Amino acid sequence: MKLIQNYINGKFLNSLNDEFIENFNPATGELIASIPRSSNKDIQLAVNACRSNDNWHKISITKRAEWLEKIANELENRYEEIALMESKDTGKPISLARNVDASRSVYNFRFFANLVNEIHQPEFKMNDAINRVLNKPLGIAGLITPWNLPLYLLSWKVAPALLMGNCVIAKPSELTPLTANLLAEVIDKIGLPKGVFNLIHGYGSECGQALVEHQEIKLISFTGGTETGKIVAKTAAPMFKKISLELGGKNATIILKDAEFEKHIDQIVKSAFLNQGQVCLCGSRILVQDSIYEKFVEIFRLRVSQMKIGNPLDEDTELGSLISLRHKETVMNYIAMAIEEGGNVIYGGKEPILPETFSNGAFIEPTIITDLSHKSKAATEEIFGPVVTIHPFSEIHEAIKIANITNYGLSASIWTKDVQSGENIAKELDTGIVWINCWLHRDLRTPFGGMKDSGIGREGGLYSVEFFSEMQNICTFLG
Ligand code: TXE
Repeated sequence: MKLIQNYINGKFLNSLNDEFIENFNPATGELIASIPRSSNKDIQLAVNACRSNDNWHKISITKRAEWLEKIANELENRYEEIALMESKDTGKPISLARNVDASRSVYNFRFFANLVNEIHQPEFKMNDAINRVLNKPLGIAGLITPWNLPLYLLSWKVAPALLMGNCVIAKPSELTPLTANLLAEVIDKIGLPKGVFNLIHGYGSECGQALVEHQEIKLISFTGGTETGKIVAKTAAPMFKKISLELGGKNATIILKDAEFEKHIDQIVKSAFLNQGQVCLCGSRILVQDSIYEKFVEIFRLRVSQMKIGNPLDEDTELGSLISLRHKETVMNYIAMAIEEGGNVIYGGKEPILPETFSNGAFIEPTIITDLSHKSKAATEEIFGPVVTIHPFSEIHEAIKIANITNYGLSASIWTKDVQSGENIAKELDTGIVWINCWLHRDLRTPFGGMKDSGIGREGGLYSVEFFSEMQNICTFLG
């Protein structure tokens, strides 16, 4: 079992009250680590550490980008270790942990290191004056991340926050602390100046809340559930903090009658079940034009039935464990609710039969539900598990209406041979991101974020530069 500590002012420390939280591998139930149960006192210590560093914001952005590159290189050296840790901590398949989590974590640092070449100071000339716009650091950035893509999402925030000259206090999910700790080890090893990066472990309602409440922390970037997002927004608003909230989704996958869905079936299945459906972008509602409905359901079901579920460390496993037994229960309750609401489970819906080692794991078969009203709770609330509902529609305007019916507005995908028609439909959808004939095809320069209950703000490329800094216009009179 690994004993994990906070990382404050360049030192690994227990929480001040010396309390701990146990951390389990959800696939096996094995105790893998203990983390500090930190409180507002530890947050204060981290704030003091940030305050004591008076140099980070003064060094050039190019120098800070060099530090990001060093972090990327060192993370790359520990690539396989990251993948293994992430798989054990979350229960996700090792291939996914490698190709998505480890790869993107390294790339996030490298991407923001290279972005320095794209950051230019705008100037606005007048007849008698010149305006120069600066991006000043805010001071301390509070970064709160969830358990589904632990280091991937943490690095997405840490890299731009540091690039723009802020000091960081990061609070990862208490369910998945391992790779955040690895990042602290990397940062310690390369010798990043003390106090620039601080990591606090603990419960969200305790140290997470204390982080948001702290007056001196001027910016909060949060990824997590919509209900928690509301608490964060309510706490931060009276202090006029800059906030970015990446929350849940109930994303529609729209399949038009001319779609080459047999060609794309692997992508469509992936969009429904990647990471056991625990990605905020997962297409958990599939809307299919009625003339191809039967055929689509048959082919989709067949491909899903071939998915290999089980030992997350097997190279060919496609579906691993959910994050916890508690979350498994929530998802199973949603499946029961869908049946009560008139749904027909045409595949899955149960716990799979697995070898003894995984008998206490949080596994659920990939589950397909049809015949459910698109207005039902199971079809409109975020389940965040391996459950997809399929609904027929006849005219395009109906598909748009169904897609927009939920409170969420994160993403959607549209599958059609007629790209122009796909783009026209995309404009009618109330979501931050729309993919046409692809899914999770990410260019990190683009704005990422949701509408409605999926959050506020956009991060990515120059949008992150803007969010992680405060703009100042300096107007110099030349007359
Ligand atoms: O999220 P939480 P959970 C959704 C998904 C999932 C639900 C709950 O629907 O079922 O969220 O997951 C910290 N002040 N997503 O319980 O609780 C917490 O410790 C400050 C979507 O994990 O929102 C953790 O670090 N922080 C999402 C982080 O917030 C608080 C991915 C997220 O935890 C806090 C994961 C508080 N009062 C879940 N309370 C996505 N969009 O990717 C908790 N935290």
